[in-house]
Amino acid sequence: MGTERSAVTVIGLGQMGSALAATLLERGHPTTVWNRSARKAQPLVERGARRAATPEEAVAASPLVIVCVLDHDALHATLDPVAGSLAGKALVNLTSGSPEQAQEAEAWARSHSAGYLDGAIMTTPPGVGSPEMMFLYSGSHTVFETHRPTLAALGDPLHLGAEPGLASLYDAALLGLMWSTMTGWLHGTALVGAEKTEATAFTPVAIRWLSAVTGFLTTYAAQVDAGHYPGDDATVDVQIAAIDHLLHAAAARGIDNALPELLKATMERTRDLGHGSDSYASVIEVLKKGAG
Ligand code: FVH
Repeated sequence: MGTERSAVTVIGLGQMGSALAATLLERGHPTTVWNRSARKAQPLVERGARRAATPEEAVAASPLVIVCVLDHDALHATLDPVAGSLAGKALVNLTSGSPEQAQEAEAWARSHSAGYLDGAIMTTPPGVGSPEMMFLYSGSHTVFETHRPTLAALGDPLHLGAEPGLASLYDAALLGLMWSTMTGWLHGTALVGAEKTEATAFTPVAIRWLSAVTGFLTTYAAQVDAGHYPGDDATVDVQIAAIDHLLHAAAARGIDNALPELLKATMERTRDLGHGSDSYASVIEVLKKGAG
């Protein structure tokens, strides 16, 4: 009584779409699946999914249609021919794309009388189903609130706002953060590795340092919002002097220095704008100016 799970359709059964469908099945949702290459549906059918013969049949099967395909071209290639059957459905698009593509998809869905929620999955397939993992959404509040219990089966659902491009914008920003963090970690790993320290020995120390760095972010976020960067912890001038030690240590060990050289150049541009005595948060003034 009262525990019946709502029906869901998953279109796109690549690595991520298959993980989404498998998780929904595990949580007891009647799940209909469709994929361009039909063979990818088989493992899910064996776990209880219903295989739709066509995208049209897949859309008709459930009030909530989740799409996770390669890109927006693939989304349109799949759904344009059956757009007429989307009326009254909630379309949740978990395909990666740009904010502009999300806005276009929302207008397209609206023109076919479908509710639209754009999404960004902040994990890899093994993380799907974990409440620790964030799924970012933007677009229709109604679709989000109506289907929140189903979306929560996939990961922690965060609605960022009604503007449909927001989830893609955050996705791009967070991936940039991930790549620069991972490359910084790998640079440090290569540096200590030159002195025979294994990555597995260095990494717990690096992780403790990252937790200190998150504290800096919290402090600097308030400075960025205020547009005021008091250099009362460490100044840009001090960071420029310190990064020379990294450049020297890495060069002496034959480690590629492209990343720290870029960071030093950005700090120097910040200093040249008059922020030498300000905190590192003032680097944002250079970033906001763009290349010109
Ligand atoms: N995998 C991950 O960790 C990331 C995590 C963050 C979000 N991404 C995005 O999810 C989308 C799908 O990624 P994926 O990892 O599932 O990718 P594949 O395993 O390569 O599967 C691609 C699916 O797209 C279908 N597809 C491709 N082109 C077309 C088309 N023209 N028409 C219809 N479907 C198409 C493909 O079908 P098939 O090749 O099996 O027939 C797969 O179902 C993606 O946006 C990531 O950025 C995943």
